[in-house]
Amino acid sequence: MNLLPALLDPQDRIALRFGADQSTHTELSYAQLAGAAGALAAALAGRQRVAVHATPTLHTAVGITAALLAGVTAVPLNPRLGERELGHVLADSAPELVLAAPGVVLPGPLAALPRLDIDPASSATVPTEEPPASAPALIVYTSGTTGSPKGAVLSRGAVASNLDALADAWAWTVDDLLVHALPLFHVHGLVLGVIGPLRRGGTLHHIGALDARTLAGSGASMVFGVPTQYHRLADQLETDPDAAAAIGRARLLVSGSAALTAVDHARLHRATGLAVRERYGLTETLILTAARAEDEPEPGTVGRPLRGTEVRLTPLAGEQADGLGAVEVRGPGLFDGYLNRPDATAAAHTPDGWFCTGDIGRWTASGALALVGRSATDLIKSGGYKIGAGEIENALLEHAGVAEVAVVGVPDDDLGERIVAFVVPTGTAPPERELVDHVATLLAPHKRPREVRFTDALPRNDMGKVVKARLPRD
Ligand code: MCA
Ligand code: AMP
Repeated sequence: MNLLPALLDPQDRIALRFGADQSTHTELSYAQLAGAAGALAAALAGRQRVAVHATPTLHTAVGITAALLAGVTAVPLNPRLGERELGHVLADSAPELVLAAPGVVLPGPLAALPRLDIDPASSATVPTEEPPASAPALIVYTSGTTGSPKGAVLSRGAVASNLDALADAWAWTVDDLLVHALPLFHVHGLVLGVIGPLRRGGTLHHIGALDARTLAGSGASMVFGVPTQYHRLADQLETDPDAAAAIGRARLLVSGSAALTAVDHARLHRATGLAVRERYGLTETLILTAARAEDEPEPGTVGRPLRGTEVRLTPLAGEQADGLGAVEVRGPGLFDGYLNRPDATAAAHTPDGWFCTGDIGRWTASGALALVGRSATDLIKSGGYKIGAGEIENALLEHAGVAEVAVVGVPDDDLGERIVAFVVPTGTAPPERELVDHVATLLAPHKRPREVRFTDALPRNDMGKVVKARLPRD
């Protein structure tokens, strides 16, 4: 199996373009990308696993491409990880070296690793031997309800088959210009957003932020984004009909990572004339369902299962609720397991081998999946990032001013959910900013509580367990 066939006989077509401004953006043709990634792949030969300091830049795309060519497993790292998370991820994944853009100052534990600079201007031939489809391509870290993030091991075969199934759903071809502004250390921005267009031989333009004017000027045929980005885009388009008309010339606007509200669907449709397609997946499963290009999307649904993917709904224990069930899946896009965590891998599967997504859904009459909630209240989706409440609670409990804490996601028009921490202080309440900054030191900035509410006691049941459902969610 060849993961990136367009690099074997590279053409002068643009593969990668980064930057919002036409006068300063950087780009590489397929021939140039093959040269740069080929040179770095040669330097990586014989290695097992490398970390990639995954800034939203051309360098990251070249570094990941090189690792894929070399058959070395890449661990993309959020460049803003806090010290606790970074320490955990490096200890868990044990990369032999780190790939980074020249001149970038790396945080302590990363700086301690041997480093290879990514040089997009270098040139060498692409290695022709490829590892088998079963070889791991990426380890992507994702939060659970408790404990530290887990590394999902994704094989080359899973990535390739999932991208091909998406190409089938969206008629995604070499002619597509994909535009997005997603981070490059998650499945959405990296697998779909970088490896996706490269596998098709098409073009990626990463514009840094999903700004209406920049997007309008990009000539995008496809746009990927999280609901928070589309929500902010809708705000801009309501006062910018020219940009809205230009964006309306795209073939597909695709939203994922969290639910797009019916209100934002309608606003974007009104402004651009396009109906946004939603697709649904997880880091562990890649994409499972998608609204297809040829179908009229039903807002409130995430489309039908991708070709080759099986999705079943298992009735919820003790409930007779009209067709609702736990979403369980099987298929070629699934991960191999959590790195070093056979216990967690086993716990995430049913005895008959289906992966439990933790989402709750129902089928609509047309065969699309509608997601109605999640089984774990301790998972928060904010801005499209999955955040475990337990991880933030543990960080806050390390602050001397915090006696007890419960972290929840509160509905938010912009972020979907925003993180709120209910804190019982040990004595006089510490300043809110101090607690927020404390979390940001240990964890990534998107895990900071947006708000801290001090309280005398947390609601508890007879067993003494905190009942989060009784905390105010307004
Ligand atoms: C946050 N900030 C704060 C606080 N909280 N500052 C002070 N006090 C606080 N309490 C900071 C943030 O760190 C940020 O800092 C700034 O405030 C603005 O916050 P926010 O608006 O959230 O950040 P943003 O930079 O505007 O980002 C919004 C975003 C982002 C672009 C939508 O959330 C994002 O990139 N989301 C994408 C998530 C994603 O890719 N998920 C995929 C995983 P500063 O300004 O310094 O940055 S899911 C997946 O892969 C599956 C397979 C799937 O289905 O796709
Ligand atoms: P992550 O583990 O960060 O990859 O996030 C996966 C979770 O994101 C899923 O379990 C869903 O809860 C959520 N998700 C992804 N896409 C969608 C969507 N289109 N609509 C609603 N939720 C989504």
